[in-house]
Amino acid sequence: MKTDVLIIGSGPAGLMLGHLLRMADINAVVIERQTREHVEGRIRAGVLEDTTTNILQRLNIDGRMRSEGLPHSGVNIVAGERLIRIDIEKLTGRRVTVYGQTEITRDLIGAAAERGLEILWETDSLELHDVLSTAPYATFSESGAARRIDARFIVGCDGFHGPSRQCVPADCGRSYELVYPFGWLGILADVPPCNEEVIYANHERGFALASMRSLSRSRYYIQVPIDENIDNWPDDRLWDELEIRLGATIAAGISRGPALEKSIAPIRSFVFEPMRYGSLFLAGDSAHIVPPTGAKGLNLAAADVSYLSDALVDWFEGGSVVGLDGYSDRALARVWKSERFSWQLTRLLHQFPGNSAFERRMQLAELEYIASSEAAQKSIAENYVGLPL
Ligand code: FAS
Ligand code: PHB
Repeated sequence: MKTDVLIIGSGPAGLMLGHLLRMADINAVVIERQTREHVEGRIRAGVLEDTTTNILQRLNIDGRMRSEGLPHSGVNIVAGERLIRIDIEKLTGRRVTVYGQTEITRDLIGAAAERGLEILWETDSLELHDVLSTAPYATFSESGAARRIDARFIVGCDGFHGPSRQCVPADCGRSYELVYPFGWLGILADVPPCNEEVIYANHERGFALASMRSLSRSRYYIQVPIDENIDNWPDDRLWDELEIRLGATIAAGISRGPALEKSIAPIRSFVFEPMRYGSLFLAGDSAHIVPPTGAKGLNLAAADVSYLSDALVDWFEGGSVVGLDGYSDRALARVWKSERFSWQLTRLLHQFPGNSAFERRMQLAELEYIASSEAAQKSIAENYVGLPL
């Protein structure tokens, strides 16, 4: 089989890229190791910058997002009983949209056939070959049969644990990583959210987050030790802890319910450079991971594929290599700024084991400064809504 662009992974990065290329009449095939049901069932991000919503609009796959998504003009930080509301719309003229990554993935997969975007599910034993040449190819198995796909370019959208990044020899790539000494225990429940906007909490017992997927489905998170066992957190204990960390005023608005999903996610900052190796490109979590505190993971993946699809279209339509040659630097420039914002917010809102009393006072003083300074709020707002492409 031969195509123009072979995409590894049908997460948001791979699917958005596939659609953007097909919309420009460039042939593309996506191969995915999981089943469609598994990919459509994953619970991940929920806050979208207009970087991401604009791509869905360009693809004309924004119908459900427009009707079911929740536009937010503000975001909140609570410390004890003090609630700091940052009016992102007043400070930047832009808003964010709350619409689950699960729904985006379902919308993109649902529209693939009509767009002529082929997705091969449950593939296995993937190997990439000749990625430094102008004729790279992949071998893999599908339903037990050996397969080969030849392409002009291969794009690794296969996430942090995928094989694509491993294809870059150690002496040609460099990783930067910070693993945080805690994880996020998340719960999804069919209960109305405790607030109409997202609330981040700084509490001496640890971070907490109140978010939602709709007006009847809520998503909450608390910081837990990195080696925490989820069996130690029956639903009631989790609701009790959320009420403590979010404070009495917010807690009064919390509706409890059984967990639809409950899981612990590790937290890390990670960047791999460069995001290109010959005819192999990396996009999304295959090249970078941010702590979810800044809600940047999915949105960075969208920015990457926005840059890369423009560059690939320029090459296939006119043979220009300018975009392709500049892709890695351009994407990494935005990645590092988002890494900084996510790292800064994570340090401000989480309790680090071994934090001194002085460091705790620094957090409280920074929250005091944010509460009293429009400049500080504007800095958070412009990063939260998304830096310009
Ligand atoms: P993805 O990881 O989404 O997709 C990669 C795809 O490649 C997967 O479908 C995988 O099965 C496939 N793949 C891997 N190896 C393969 C192989 N050998 N062959 C074929 N396919 C292969 N961000 C937020 O902003 N807020 C959140 O709350 C949040 N929660 C998260 C929770 C978790 C557990 C994780 C892991 C991430 C979370 N994120 C969150 C970040 C998340 O949104 C990612 O940034 C986003 O999924 C990145 O999209 P992709 O780059 O497409 O990678
Ligand atoms: C979510 O809704 O899942 C969510 C919201 C904000 C974050 C991270 C996750 O920063």
